[in-house]
Amino acid sequence: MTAQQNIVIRLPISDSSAFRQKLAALLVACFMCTAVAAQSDAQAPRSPTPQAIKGALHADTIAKGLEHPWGLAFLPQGGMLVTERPGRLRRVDKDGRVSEPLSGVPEVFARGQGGLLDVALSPAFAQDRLVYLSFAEPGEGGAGTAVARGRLGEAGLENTLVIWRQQPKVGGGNHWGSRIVFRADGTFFVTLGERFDYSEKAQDLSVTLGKIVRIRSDGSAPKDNPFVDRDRARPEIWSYGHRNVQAAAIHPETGQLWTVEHGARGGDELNRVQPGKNYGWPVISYGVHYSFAKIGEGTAKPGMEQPAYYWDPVIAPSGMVFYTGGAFSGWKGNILIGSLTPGLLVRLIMNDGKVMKEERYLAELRERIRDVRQAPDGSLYLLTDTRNGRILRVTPARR
Ligand SMILES: [Ca+2]
Repeated sequence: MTAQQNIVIRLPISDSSAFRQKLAALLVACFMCTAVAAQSDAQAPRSPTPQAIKGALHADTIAKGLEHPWGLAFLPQGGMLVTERPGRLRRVDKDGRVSEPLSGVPEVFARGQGGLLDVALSPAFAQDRLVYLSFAEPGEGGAGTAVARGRLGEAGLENTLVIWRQQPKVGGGNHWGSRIVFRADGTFFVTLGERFDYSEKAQDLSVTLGKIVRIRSDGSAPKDNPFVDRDRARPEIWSYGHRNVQAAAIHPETGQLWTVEHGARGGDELNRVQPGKNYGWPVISYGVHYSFAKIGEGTAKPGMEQPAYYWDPVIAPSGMVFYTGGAFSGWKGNILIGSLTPGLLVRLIMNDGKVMKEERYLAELRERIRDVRQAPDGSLYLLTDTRNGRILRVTPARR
């Protein structure tokens, strides 16, 4: 503004209209330059890394002895289903009694971060009793994330069928993503990883590494997905350029998909995921590689989306929910995220799609938090990620 004012003040001194025109053109060019520079320098808001609040929440152990529990789903008639990463699905009743492993679970690739991962109930569960599982599936070429569904009977899943497979299967045990989130229209999202050694594939629309996909209950692609009519693009792709998305939830009022993605060192991201958009990995990212090497081209690029918020240092996100209950006063509409490292419950107070404030809780547990779910009574259920993992019920501490 100072430069502009200076020029405006000096203009009357010159009589030359040609000079004025040149100057005006120069000014326009300057403003355009500034605008473009501002766009490519766009910085997402960074977490201030607040200190954890101690003693505000109370955690009760509901069940223990679960080996690396990964996903949890509440059953409408009470109790819940919980996955264990080595490949077991169990029923846990509301008093915490843990069943024997249920039958009908597909064979999983239980190596590295792979295994049996998320569990979600069909939105029509009361009628169809269908349970959806995401998992690392072994096969030709290595392994890949897949989704199976089966009908919940007394002893386990019946007529289990693999309905969707990430392609291609590749080697390695990392970055499977794999939260399952249903939309109100009965289709669902599966969040994926780029399988770690294949990060450039996150930009390749002919494969489903590093993508979020939207599929129907039978695994097929809905006709209104963004890349259905594009040659050499997979029709199930909803968004691309993702690294490893392990937290996802639908906003209860807007229906918007929100995710939290594992970034590199200093690059965990909260994203508001829009159909057809490119979220940048591995071309742009905050932070650096874990080797401290620079990532791609920087933090911003035209045509690539900025996160809504990012964490440096990272929180290593796991599950997330939009809180809709009444047990925690003032928490309605907040995003709650599990952190594996340093091991926390992260609370984001949101307004109009923006993070207004971050708070952190339960650092005193010193546990890796693998999932966060809201129980029917408004309490929060967390999974701890160890060989002797627990289900925790979290409520406000009595004062
Ligand atoms: Ca990104």
